[in-house]
Amino acid sequence: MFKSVVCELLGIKYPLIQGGMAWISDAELASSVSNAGALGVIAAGNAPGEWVRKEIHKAKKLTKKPFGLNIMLLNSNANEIARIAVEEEIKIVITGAGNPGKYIKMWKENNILVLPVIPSVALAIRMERDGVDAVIAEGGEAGGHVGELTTMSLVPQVVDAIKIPVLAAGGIADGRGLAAAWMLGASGFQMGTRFLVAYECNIHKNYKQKILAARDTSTIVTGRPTGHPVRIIKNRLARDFQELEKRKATLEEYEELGEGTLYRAVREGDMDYGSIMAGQSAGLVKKEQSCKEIIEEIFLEAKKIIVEKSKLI
Ligand code: TUI
Repeated sequence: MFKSVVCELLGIKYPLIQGGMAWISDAELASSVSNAGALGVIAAGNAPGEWVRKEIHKAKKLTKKPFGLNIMLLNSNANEIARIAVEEEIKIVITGAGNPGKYIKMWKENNILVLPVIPSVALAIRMERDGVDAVIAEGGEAGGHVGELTTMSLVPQVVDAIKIPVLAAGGIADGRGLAAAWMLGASGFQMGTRFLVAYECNIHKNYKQKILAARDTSTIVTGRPTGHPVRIIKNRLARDFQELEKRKATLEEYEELGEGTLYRAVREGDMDYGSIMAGQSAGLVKKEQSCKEIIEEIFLEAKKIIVEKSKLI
């Protein structure tokens, strides 16, 4: 039912991309998702180039299916990672947290499919003009670095504005979200938060517990005054960020407080002063499963909903 142009474009069975989550989306998670028929993605985040190369090599051993590389454009060595994508013969690049315009020509000359995450119609139109293959319209329900618009408002407006395929992201964690995004006109989906509790996701057990225990109101957007708002699970770090906002702190103070905090949560399991990035959909995530179980379950659930509802017409 969900076969779409995105399946053909990316060479996958299910039109679903696993969110590229910094320090989280490694070769094991990406290859597990790809082996299950969706698109697994390695996230470069702020990691050194050598780590990115190693994960690409590992993923090539772990899967023969397509997988992608997510490049976080706020990274000070984004230029190096952009070149690594070419040198390592990556087939699909996903970008986040910025405008990838200056790299598109190089990637397209090397036959790389380019899918930028975009938070607005204006950037979607620009990206289409620059020759990308599809866009991922991400609403502010998502975890990590977020835009202002919601998925519900953003996706149909982007669908109306451009001709290339649109994938929906932000707030999707089960079949209902998938079906809703499909109805908004999306030809595919990106999902991050639900994969945090996959067996194959190598994050600290404390991080997984936080996701499983999350409720609807468990996340908050921090760092708005810096121009780079980030959605995280509420904790002491989030409260300290709020304090900075109240007293109109300098950018340096935000940087100092935020330095290394994602790594602290993901690898060290520090749930007080670690940055526990997660989307609002964390409240929907109730059990640990394999990537295969997650993917098959959400597509089956989405199909059932659409079939059931269409019987009412
Ligand atoms: O990139 C993400 N999510 C992320 S990146 C990340 S790592 C990080 N760590 C600390 C501080 C900041 C980031 C954690 N989560 N999602 C994709 C996304 N991209 N959401 C929104 C955007 C976006 C925003 C502005 C894309 C383009 C954009 O363009 C602005 C411009 O330059 O036109």
